[in-house]
Amino acid sequence: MGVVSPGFRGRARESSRRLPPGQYETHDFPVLSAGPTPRITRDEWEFAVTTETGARHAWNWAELTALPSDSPTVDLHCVTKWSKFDTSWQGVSLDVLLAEVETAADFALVSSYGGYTSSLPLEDLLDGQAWIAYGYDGDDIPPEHGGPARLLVPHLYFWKSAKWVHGIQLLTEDEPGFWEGLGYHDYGDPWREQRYQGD
Ligand SMILES: Nc1nc2c(c(=O)[nH]1)N[C@H]1C(S)=C(S)[C@@H](COP(=O)(O)O)O[C@H]1N2
Ligand SMILES: [Mo]
Repeated sequence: MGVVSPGFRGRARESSRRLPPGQYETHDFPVLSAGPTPRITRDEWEFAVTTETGARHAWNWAELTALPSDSPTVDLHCVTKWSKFDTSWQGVSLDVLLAEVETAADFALVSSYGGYTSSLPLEDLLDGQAWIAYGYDGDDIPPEHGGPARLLVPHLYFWKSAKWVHGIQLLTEDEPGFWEGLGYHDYGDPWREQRYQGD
């Protein structure tokens, strides 16, 4: 028997293997924003990491984009149940940005232009799991999807991936972000379906 290309059944199996519990696949790219889209020019854009001792490390647009970048292709999982496969981004790994930051913190509070925040353990930003992304699908990130730059941390529900990212505060104690403070799960692992506190 020759090689058979995967037909509908094969694709359906492949999709269910990549789909966390309770999710469905979409080919659209929905926009989920808790407020209006802030308009930030690249000239005024800045990203800063502040440590638990108050030390501040900041990058402007030229400095960020001069750093070595990755081009990850990842699946996205939103807590409202859509998942989007194979999204391609360009961005700087948090491993690169945090390499020069001395910290004993365990937690991170990510903040955006416009006031949105999200929280996660610092270790989830490391080891090739998270980027400050400034490109999407071979182009700039459209403003509604978080341009000029957003956090991309695809192994957690997509609310963690703060659009219009402006800074990260490193903390010794967990401080809930916007959705975490409204009853969503502190960690938010889509594969364990951690949607709400107590899940
Ligand atoms: N600044 C900011 N970042 C945000 C949000 C937001 O409202 N404001 N929404 C979050 C949620 S709930 C999701 S699902 C994703 C949506 O990203 P998208 O609009 O590019 O699909 O962004 C996350 N990051
Ligand atoms: Mo979301």
